[in-house]
Amino acid sequence: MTTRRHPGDIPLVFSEEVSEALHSGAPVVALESNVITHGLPYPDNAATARKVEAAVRAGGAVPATIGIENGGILVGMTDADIERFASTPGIPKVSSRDMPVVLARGGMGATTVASSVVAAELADIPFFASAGIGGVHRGAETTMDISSDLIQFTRSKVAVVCAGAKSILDLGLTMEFLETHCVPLVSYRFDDFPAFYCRTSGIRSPHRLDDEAVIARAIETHWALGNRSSFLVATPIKEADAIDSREVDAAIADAMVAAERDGVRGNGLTKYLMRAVDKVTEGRSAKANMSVLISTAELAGRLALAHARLRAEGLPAGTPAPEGGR
Ligand code: PSU
Ligand code: MN
Repeated sequence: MTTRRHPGDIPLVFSEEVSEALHSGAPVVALESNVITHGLPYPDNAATARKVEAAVRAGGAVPATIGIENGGILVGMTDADIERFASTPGIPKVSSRDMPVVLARGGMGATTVASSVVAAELADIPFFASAGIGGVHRGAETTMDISSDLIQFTRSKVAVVCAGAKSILDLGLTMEFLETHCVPLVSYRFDDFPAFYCRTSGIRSPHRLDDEAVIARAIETHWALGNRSSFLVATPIKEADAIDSREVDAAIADAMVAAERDGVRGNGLTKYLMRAVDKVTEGRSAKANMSVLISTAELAGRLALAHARLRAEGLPAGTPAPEGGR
């Protein structure tokens, strides 16, 4: 482990491998840890975290699983770190606004998409992968429940690869939010915005791109235009692992009623709804979950590789020369 002091005095604790990769300009993909601590029971969660890291490697990049411990941000977990995060009970879910408190207080924290993206940007890691992002919740017009993930996307220069979002959310409103806040969204080799367990949300994606090098160029161009926000790339679940949307919708409708009855709201709602859907869809949702965790991580690895090549090569062909004029 090597520790480096950030100018803002946030200790970033890099794993040896991630530190070396970043120094040499090799592609790195950041990963969240909330999915480890709150997604699955031990030891399945540890096995899954390792498989997700392997998928990033298969794509051609180095995985950097993010977590909080002892007042510092882990950037890249060793096998022992993964084991500790997976097996320690009661690690709190830490989103962006919780970060300063947990960092100042000490102890462990499991990072969500939002807080992992904060960490990735601090560590100069331009890519992050998550199977499912948070979004605008159904009924948000009265509850105002909008995931901090979306707000963070408006503030952090990180490319986020995902399989869309679960339809426990209002996916139409989620896409409206992203459009309003100028966060680019591209579906990879697919026309629609995917819905995690299901291939499609029924909503067309604003853009489709089929070529990894073009996606890498679009991401760089977004930042070159002066934007300081994220860039979303969505890839749908494999056809064979997808779950029928009618089945998922019915499970969600029931879960929403149960959540209301049980008075579940705030940052516990996402996990509550996910668990309820998992229960109804039984083994297939676990299989679907694994499938999107792997496919998003693998694509993120490939895109990070294409992006690292682009940065190494400098201006791509077709970019006007600075002094050229017309
Ligand atoms: N959606 C999923 N799987 C997840 C989450 C969301 O399909 O694991 C987790 C992620 O960590 C995400 C967080 O960042 O929930 C969002 O929570 P909230 O809606 O409370 O912002
Ligand atoms: Mn919320």
